[in-house]
Amino acid sequence: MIDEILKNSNLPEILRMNDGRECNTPELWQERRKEILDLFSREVYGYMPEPPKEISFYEVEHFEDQVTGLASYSRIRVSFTTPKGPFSFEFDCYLPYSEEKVPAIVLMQFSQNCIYSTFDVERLIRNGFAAIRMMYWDVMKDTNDFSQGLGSMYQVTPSPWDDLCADAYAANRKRGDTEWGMIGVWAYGASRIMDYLQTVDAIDKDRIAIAGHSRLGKTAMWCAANDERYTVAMISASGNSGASISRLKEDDNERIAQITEVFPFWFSKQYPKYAGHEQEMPFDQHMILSTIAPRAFYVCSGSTDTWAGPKTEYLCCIAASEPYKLFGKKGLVHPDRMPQAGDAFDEGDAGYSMHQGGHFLGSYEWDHVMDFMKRMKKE
Ligand code: GTR
Repeated sequence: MIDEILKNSNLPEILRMNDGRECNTPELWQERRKEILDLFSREVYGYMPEPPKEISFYEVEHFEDQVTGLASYSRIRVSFTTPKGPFSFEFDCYLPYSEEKVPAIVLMQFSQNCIYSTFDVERLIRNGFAAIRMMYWDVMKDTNDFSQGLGSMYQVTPSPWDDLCADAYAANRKRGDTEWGMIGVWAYGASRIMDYLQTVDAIDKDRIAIAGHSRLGKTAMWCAANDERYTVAMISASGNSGASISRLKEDDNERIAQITEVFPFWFSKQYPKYAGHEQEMPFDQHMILSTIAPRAFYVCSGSTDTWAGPKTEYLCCIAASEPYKLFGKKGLVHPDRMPQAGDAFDEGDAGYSMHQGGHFLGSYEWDHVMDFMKRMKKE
């Protein structure tokens, strides 16, 4: 059943190089990954700048004996060079006390006590996970204004208007045609947290996940696609322009026309041209999800989250599983049917779960992703 649906979906091929060759080895996959990343940089999310030349970390606060005595807490300030001078932001880092190295999950978060994107530090710590939280607004505020936050530090297309107009008015002129949108800016911030985690001895470098819900689920996917140091992407309810097939959207699912009308600043300026032209696009979202392979993605849906399109998220995971076979891996292992509330398919090298209910990230997701990552531990 599933094969049939995908066969009739007119999806662009993942394992076909731009020059027509079949991509059939792990070496070629590295090249193909770059082709796909380039395509999505130009057409969907905009190009990200190179990593910074210099970066430093400062512990703003440190407390022992937190989370019922099971963990330490640090507030870290990361500072790095940009073309327009230094930029810094702060994030939270809870480290469980442990004799062994611990896996870590970095959650990009909306606010301290967000009800639809939960961050249960104690749950993570009790399971032996380091819990790291980045507030996305600390990197860049979610408004159509590229004169603030990290995005304003990389203006590569100068405009004569910049000095003459109010920032808000100049904002759209500042961004070049294929420059990054905010999804790229937030993802770049998450990679700077990864720079920090590389310096923390207690963390198991083979098991670090980037996580996010909704727009930050899209961001988690884009971040892991680009930053191979993240070995897992926990992608919750990412919906349109996240881990879901745009071509297969049904009536009540969000479309490219809708998202680019309200949030054009999340994307490359090229992206709105695909609104209403999904069937002719030279790409679809399974391709960018697949660039995480052979590392792991774990996509989470809600059974009634129709705006995000849970079926299109599930099919995206299956279609994105192709490159795993080049590595003797399985990708998503799933039954030959559509998912139901309460499903969690996580015995493969990638995972998918569907909770009962709508647009939220809760303990169902955290527990499944932690179990999945526990099984990744090398014997
Ligand atoms: C919606 C947007 C979705 C999703 C969501 C969110 O309005 O259209 O694609 O990203 O916002 O991030 O909360």
